[in-house]
Amino acid sequence: MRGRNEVSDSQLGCHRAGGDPGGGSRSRQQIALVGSPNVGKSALFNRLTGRYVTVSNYPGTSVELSRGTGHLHGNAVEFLDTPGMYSLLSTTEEERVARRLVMNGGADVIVHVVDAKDLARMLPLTLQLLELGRPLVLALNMMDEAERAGLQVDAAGLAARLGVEVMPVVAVDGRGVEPLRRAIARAPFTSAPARPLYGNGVGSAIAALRDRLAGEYPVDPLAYAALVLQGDLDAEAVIGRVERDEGRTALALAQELAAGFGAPAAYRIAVERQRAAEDLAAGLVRTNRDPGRAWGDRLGRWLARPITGIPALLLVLYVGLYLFVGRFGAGTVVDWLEGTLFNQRINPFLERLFAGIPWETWRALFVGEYGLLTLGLRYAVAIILPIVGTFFLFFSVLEDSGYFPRLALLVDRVFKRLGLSGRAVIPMVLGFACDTMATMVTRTLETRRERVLATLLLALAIPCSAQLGVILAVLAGHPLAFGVWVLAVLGSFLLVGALARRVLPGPDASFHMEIPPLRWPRPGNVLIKTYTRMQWYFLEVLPLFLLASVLLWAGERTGIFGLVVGALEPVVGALGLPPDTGQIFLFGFFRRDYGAAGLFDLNRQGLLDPAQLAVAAVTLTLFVPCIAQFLMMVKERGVGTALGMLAFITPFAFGVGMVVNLLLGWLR
Ligand SMILES: Nc1nc2c(ncn2[C@@H]2O[C@H](COP(=O)(O)OP(=O)(O)OP(=O)(O)O)[C@@H](O)[C@H]2O)c(=O)[nH]1
Ligand SMILES: [Mg+2]
Repeated sequence: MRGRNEVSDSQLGCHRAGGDPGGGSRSRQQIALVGSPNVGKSALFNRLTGRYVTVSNYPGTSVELSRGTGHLHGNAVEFLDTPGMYSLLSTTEEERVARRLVMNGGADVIVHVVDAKDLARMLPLTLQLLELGRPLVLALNMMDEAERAGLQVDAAGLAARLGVEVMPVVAVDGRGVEPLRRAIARAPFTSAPARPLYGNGVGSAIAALRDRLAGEYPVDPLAYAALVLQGDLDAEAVIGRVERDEGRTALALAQELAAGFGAPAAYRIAVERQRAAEDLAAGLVRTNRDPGRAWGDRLGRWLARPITGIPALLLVLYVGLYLFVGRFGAGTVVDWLEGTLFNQRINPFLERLFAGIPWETWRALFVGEYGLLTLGLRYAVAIILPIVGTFFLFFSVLEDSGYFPRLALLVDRVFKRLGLSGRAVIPMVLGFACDTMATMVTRTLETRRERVLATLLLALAIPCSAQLGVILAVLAGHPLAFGVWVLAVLGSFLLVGALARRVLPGPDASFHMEIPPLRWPRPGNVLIKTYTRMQWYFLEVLPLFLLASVLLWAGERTGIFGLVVGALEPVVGALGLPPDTGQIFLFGFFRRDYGAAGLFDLNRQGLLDPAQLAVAAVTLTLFVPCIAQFLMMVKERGVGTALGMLAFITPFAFGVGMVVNLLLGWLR
């Protein structure tokens, strides 16, 4: 998935540790694409580099830096796609990535990507970027939508006021990208960023502080002066370090100036910036006509309102998950791949091929009950791949339509009771695709408390696409068992969320999320996104599945496997399950979906009745995250927190399984 000689940091969670957000050693020019979330930075990056990083219609798609090579006047340069940020005074972890990059002077040219439909709201960040004194180009993106909305922007007029080039573009179809490329190449020579003018004493305070800063800064000290006045601790630390002995007097002056504002300085400066931005845009944006209430607006509101939104959600789940992923992916496609391809053709062929090996033990490594090829490869290719493939396709369509932010509004009230904000909907729904990726995306949440809560709930009660698809397929013919599974998993989610909210200290999160317009999913983007995700998933899954097969084979040959399954017998017995099911829990330790695929197999052999299916599905969904997810939990939350979560989840999952078993026993 990591294309050619470049590195992508976030496709679906493919992660590149220790990115170099600062200067680092570099031979090529670095061009940073920065801007608010969801304005099309990644779409533009893809155009400029010919690479693919994920593009989706909600804020917070990119959470890490991505690098790619592009050309300016025939010279190779490095483009950097950054996570969105509203301001240099960043709040969330992923926002700091872009800030660090530009503040450390890590960009030779900064391209500020803005949504042309919403210029006045975007320009305050342009003003902050002007303060850096670096070569800057303003990319007015989404010009197609602006035109459709009847907006006209005087790019030349804006360029004259800002002192930098302003280039209209449409990232998704490439219009204006070549002129933008030329403007970027010219920027180091032509860009003369204006010094923003702020009124009511703000501009003079920033200037006074800047004049006191005498040390060497990676960018114009004006930017540091403005940030430290707003109470930014990182900027304070840099000033303290760079100014050495003078640092203390500079910071004392900053405090004095900030106190002089009468109101919190961060607020005063933000207000003046907004005012300056509005002055800048004044007279440059014209509306030709009233676009009226578009159908998209109306539909968007219906999706977010409980009375219409809940039936719509159920419809989406029914059509997308049940019919498309469960019935078509996990049913029709799996049946064909397994039945026709593997059982009738590939497996008999492999058995013939390996029949020549005289040693049964070694033959079994490849083609036995736990054979690398007959089990590992079959699970990965014939069961998991079609399920995640159909799931990713369905999911990409939803992502590109802009449905998720509406879902966030819809469930915000419920999420509040779990100590989460509607913002956490994005990582939660991403969890249904892949919990590992979703755990990384919890970075977009504002407080540590919310990040911990979301990580826990992901590990406990959000089945990943493969697991979900298999479970849907297994439970498809048993509506009662399906109902029990939904109730038990949802109940655990709500119960643990509500309890954890009480146990974890800290204030509840507030919710503010921009709601992008509904858009028609672009088939090209949907397909390439599905393809890259499947490729990524498959490359991650196949080696693990093969390894699991080898371990199971070795375990079986040495008798250890039997011992462990035997040891699990009391637990499995307490769940009311036959001893053979011990093996699916063992599978589940390797990967969520491996366990689910094991359940799929057992079910086909008719070994479980509906009540047992429900118990097994509930326990398997709740218990242990897969290895990759656990490693991501360690990375994002620390080893102590991750182990603590595991220590809670494992007994809890089996406990819930036992309760479900008891309840179903009484009902029988
Ligand atoms: N109509 C139209 N849509 C666009 C344009 N550029 C991007 N989009 C859409 O805008 C949405 C966001 O695009 P991304 O490239 O993911 O935006 P981003 O700025 O990288 O977003 P974050 O990573 O969340 O900060 C997607 O649905 C794109 O298809 C454009 O020029 N015109
Ligand atoms: Mg992006």
